[in-house]
Amino acid sequence: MKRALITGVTGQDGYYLSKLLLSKGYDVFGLVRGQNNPKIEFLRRELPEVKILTGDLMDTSSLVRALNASDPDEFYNLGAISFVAYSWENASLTSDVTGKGVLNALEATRIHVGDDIAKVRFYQASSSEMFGKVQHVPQSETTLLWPRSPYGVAKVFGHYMTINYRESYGMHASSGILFNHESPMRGPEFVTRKISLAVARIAAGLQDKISLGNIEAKRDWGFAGDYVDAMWRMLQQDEADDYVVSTNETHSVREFLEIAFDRVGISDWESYVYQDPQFFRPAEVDLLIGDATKAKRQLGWEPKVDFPTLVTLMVDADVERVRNKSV
Ligand code: NAP
Ligand code: G4F
Repeated sequence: MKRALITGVTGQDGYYLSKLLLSKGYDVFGLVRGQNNPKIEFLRRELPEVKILTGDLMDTSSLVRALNASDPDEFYNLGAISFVAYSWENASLTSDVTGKGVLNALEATRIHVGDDIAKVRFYQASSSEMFGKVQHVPQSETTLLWPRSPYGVAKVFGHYMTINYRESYGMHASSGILFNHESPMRGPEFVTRKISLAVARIAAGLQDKISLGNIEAKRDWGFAGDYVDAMWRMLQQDEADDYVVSTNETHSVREFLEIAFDRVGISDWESYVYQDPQFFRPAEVDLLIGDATKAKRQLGWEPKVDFPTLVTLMVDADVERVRNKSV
């Protein structure tokens, strides 16, 4: 039985990755931070097979202890402060967790494995946010990075540190440059879930408008359940490498709104949407569209869920939750 350690197990991707690895027969360990994290209850209920360890990306010794306790074959570093808007208000903290936390995870792994450098395979959750003010369309593994937020800058640090540990110490350390991926498990602070939840509440007569920022921004949106499979595939390769994971399509927030409202039978959606300056960003990433040719060629990975299906499944899930009063 293979063993895996996941940081960020209480997040969206931690949920789908845990499910995937459990379905493959892995022994899964999840790192949870804080002395009384409210998400532990959800984790225990939904994924009771996951063994919970405590620790924090800012505390290297806690990571070493988690590695010693789990003795994993694969270490997935998904933990981060991941909300871009928040990163301007908390730039130093974001740099510590999302940037230096990667170094801490790599260093803890190096301490744990000692001379047996091939003992643990490492995955870093890099991001298309690193492309920022895009220097090429579409973006691939070789596109120049130009981050536009403290979050993006921190991710660039973690990305290059992962490559550096691979090149310096021969670690099997791979970096997945994942474009936006969503699901009904997405946090409500992100635009897709904010919309799906609002649409469900508006349809139920519980809310009368939604306030948003820049609805012309374009993203390459995929389904999180598809994307965790790409993470796993990266760690099954003989050689570690970096891969873009994307759908190779781009859509605006406006298009997301149209399909989401249409799903609940509302066609005059613009009368429910208000622009609020507080949701505009100091520097915007206007357009993201990936080129996942390498992932397709080398990993045999392709997305299965297309954009309209993704929007529909998110809206349907929130309609159901509103009906059951579970949100
Ligand atoms: P998410 O839902 O925001 O989850 C983030 C996870 O990080 C949570 O489990 C959180 O724990 C944990 N965390 C935060 N601070 C930590 C700390 N100091 N020490 C340890 N863990 C900490 O994010 P996600 O969407 O699942 O994304 C997973 C990873 O992929 C993140 O690194 C994100 O930046 C990256 N990424 C995401 C996307 C995307 O579109 N989803 C795209 C590219 C890259 P709590 O629950 O306790 O807060
Ligand atoms: O949903 P978002 O907050 O996601 P963003 O900034 O693209 O970041 C996500 O994807 C990254 C991968 O590229 C990840 F690395 C990162 O961790 C995160 O998962 O915003 C998407 C777009 C932006 O252009 C934003 O300005 O939607 C626009 N937007 C417009 N109104 C809004 C809103 N975003 C949010 N969160 N809230 C709004 O009201």
